[in-house]
Amino acid sequence: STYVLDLNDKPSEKCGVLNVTKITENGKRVRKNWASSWTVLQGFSLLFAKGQGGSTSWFGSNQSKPEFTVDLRGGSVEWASKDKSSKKHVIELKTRQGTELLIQSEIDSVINDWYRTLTETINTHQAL
Ligand code: I3S
Repeated sequence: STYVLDLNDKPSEKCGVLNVTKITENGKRVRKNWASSWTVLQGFSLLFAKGQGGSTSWFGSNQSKPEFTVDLRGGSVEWASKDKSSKKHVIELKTRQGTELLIQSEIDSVINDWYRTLTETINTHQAL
């Protein structure tokens, strides 16, 4: 479920399984490597851990170390254009540090929820 960050409210928290690939790292283009990732939004941090059997594998197991984390502060989110991926429902996330990710789910409602949550999180930080 989605918790929208509000100044008078708790920070954003959301998690789920998404397909993720980096396309740019520190401003440099990298080869796509789509992977199913357990994805966790905590405040302004988005954490990814390689999914292995979905949602139970991340917390409280020995693979609880996130593969990578991105800082959403100063970043941007938009629907990816067709030339970025042939997949449906792809979000392009750009960080201020020059990392670009594509985030995808086959499930409309799932990716729409993430789009909304990520956009609201970034906008909220902008307004702080
Ligand atoms: O943007 P690209 O290069 O068409 O991305 C595709 C490739 O990464 C491909 O792997 P190879 O580098 O082994 O060809 C992936 O299997 C595809 O999924 C990538 O394209 P999509 O359209 O799925 O993002």
